[in-house]
Amino acid sequence: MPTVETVDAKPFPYQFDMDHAALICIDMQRDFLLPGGFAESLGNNLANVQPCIPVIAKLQAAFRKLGIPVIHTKECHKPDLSDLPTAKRNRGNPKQKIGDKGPMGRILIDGEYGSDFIDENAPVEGEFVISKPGKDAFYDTGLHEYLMKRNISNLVITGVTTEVCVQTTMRCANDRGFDCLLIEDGCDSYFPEFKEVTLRALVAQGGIVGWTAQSEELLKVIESIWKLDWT
Ligand code: TIU
Repeated sequence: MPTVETVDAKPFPYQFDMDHAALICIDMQRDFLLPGGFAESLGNNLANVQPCIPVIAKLQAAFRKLGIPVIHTKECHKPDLSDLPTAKRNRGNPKQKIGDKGPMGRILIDGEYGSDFIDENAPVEGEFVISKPGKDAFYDTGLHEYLMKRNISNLVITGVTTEVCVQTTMRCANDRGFDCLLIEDGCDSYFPEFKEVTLRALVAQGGIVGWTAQSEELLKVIESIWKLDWT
């Protein structure tokens, strides 16, 4: 059975190597997606980031059935704020700062209800969960070592927000030699125009950062090979 399949993608077809792939779900946290969290404190429109939730849930189910690793990141800080730069805490002069008490617990603090994953996209037992202090999922985390140890070279990327943590992580993965496929309907931004231009920028110049594709293109490929039904 072939392990490398072609996915219809931009700027040209993506070679999906199932034996060396992982799905990465970036920051699907209550603080970014639900009222009372960090994003709302920055004045963002939460409705713009919610469409990707069911898409990510479908991809997670598919990858789990295939036994391909599903990795979750959450942007959060230690309760004593020792990993929170003052500049980040003060940036934008938000109504509520990181570490302050909000309706879902202390904002973006590891272990608090608000910084945890939304139910729809939560990890299942055994999946790798990364707490990261920055936008880049490689910075100050064990992500690179985890991927190297498992011989993973293909990263399928989803999450929020497209032009912040998703784009930053994809660029940093690309610099480390990973072939990255960003799922177009599996990521969102508070600003639809930023999402649109980010998707275009990542694949410009012959795929300078990687590839993008609709989730159905990837699911179609997986489905055709494995004849699995994950609805
Ligand atoms: N504010 C915003 O668009 N994003 C973040 O602060 N973090 C992530 O993108 N996860």
